[in-house]
Amino acid sequence: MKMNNADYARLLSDTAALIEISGGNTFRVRAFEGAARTLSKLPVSVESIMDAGTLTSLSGIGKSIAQDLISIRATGSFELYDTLRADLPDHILDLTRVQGLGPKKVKALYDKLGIGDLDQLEAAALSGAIAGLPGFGQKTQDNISREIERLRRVGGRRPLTLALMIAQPIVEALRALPQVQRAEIAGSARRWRETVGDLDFVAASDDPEAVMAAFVALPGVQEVIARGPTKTSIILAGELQADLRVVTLDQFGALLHHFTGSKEHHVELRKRARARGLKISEYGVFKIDAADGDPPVASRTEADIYAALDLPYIAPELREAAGEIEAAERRALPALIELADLRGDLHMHTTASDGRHSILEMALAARAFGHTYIVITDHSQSSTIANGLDPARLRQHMLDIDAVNAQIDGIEVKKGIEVDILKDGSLDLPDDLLDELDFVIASVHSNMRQDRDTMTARVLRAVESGHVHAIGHPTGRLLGQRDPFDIDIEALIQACLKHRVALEINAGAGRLDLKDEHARLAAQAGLPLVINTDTHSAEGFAQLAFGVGVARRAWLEPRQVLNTLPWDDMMAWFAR
Ligand code: DGT
Ligand code: CA
Ligand code: CA
Ligand code: ZN
Repeated sequence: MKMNNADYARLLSDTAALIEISGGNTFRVRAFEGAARTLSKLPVSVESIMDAGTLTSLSGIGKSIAQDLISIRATGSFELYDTLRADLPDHILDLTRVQGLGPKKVKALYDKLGIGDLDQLEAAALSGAIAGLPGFGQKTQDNISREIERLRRVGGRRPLTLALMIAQPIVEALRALPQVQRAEIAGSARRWRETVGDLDFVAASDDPEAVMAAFVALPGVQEVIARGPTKTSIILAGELQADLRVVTLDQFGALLHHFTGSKEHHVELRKRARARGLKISEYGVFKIDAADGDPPVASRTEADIYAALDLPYIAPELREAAGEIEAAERRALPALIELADLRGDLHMHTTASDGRHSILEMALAARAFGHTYIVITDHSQSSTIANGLDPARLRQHMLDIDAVNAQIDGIEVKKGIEVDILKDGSLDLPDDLLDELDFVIASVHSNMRQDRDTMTARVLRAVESGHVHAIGHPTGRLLGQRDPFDIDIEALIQACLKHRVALEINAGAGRLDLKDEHARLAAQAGLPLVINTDTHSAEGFAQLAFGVGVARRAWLEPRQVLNTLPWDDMMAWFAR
């Protein structure tokens, strides 16, 4: 795994915390803290300093810590760290991430109460044991409870892509039950939010008991946390919670609407309802003075709910209190893009670089998926880990693509590259070779920790080069794994507009990059987008749906996405 300065710094500061928790020498604690600070502020990569053999010239880095750093590079760890970890509970460092708990307090909790992880901390706070510890008190205990709840909320979110993979088979199992008339995924997953806190399902049935019984018997259920005739909550493998609500079919629209959210959308809708003498609940829209048992004004379908509020249907992806109700009121909602609008995929890899399938296999799978064109965009030479193409291999690759085109009908296979944007913003292959290709995607794959100005200037240089059609995964984030790099998106959008370069919505399950807000910014500025999978295998084309989810959350219509167009029409936009 590739490590950056922050990773090294984190290991050193964790070591400082572990020494302190285990009651070690304060001098050593300060030494590791100081070294961590030095590394986190270092303007160049610590590995380049290692290569130069001048680690000990850095302030706070003596011979011993220099040795530790070298060991980290080689093995990902070092002896002292490993020893400390072995002596303490595995998750004790999680405690230091609770705001207000420094290593000193964690040490007291561990020594006095044997608390070694968040669960034990939570239990101790609930039992009141923490308030009684010297130096803690009631207020600290309450803060700890609140902090744990917050950590659980933020830390527990899963990438949408993973959540949907789990949710799909569940909703299908529910639909397959003879007692179930309708079943849907609701909640944030139905809105295609990029991360999901828990899964929500709704079903219509006259026999809710049978549905609940089937739900708790699903494969992968670890725990049933609440079970009733209308609501059941389970914990699935991987600690993911799933809630199921069941009502009768005539109430299904109201229930689906309620549990799709968002809360913020509902708050605005409820205001609108009140202004019309109405109220909304999970059972429907009612007259404001309705008594128990009075029939609803609307409840059967979601469209009925909106109609009762004098609004057209609002798609789940738009229900974020981001202007959708005003737009609906003005009858100005976007005609959202759909998966079927896309005609091709402009970013994919083959065995020529780090993909798993050949050009022909990719073309056949893309054709079966329904595409009329694809661009083969393998990596360029600097991406050595990905077996990137140098000019000679790229030339051969272009011939190979020609050969595949001669071999199959029904899809056009275009020649492209995903060329690295090097550290200084130059492109990783000669200009004249890039200009021979049909489509050039330029992406950042290295030196992602550059500061905002440097990174922005770097990517802008690629945009301005005149040899690039689109910027791939423009912020470099990996969902739940790597933060986006620091780049001035608005400056990027303006430069792309000027030089006729598109920004990509990378639909790859781990990326979703651009994200919804940024894609919306781009489109509002008049910049079209492209939606690509960046798939590394023939099975990956279906991931395009995730990119469409992002695009819909960005309010995009088909006309704002270039690869909804036939190839020649699409290329006309790039004409410069
Ligand atoms: P998540 O799970 O954090 O990704 O986000 P959601 O939106 O799925 O939220 P969740 O699971 O807490 O609740 C599902 C939906 O149920 C939510 O979008 C709106 C509705 N809902 C939940 N709690 C409340 C509430 O206290 N008031 C209102 N009006 N609606 C709620
Ligand atoms: Ca949820
Ligand atoms: Ca929920
Ligand atoms: Zn890439």
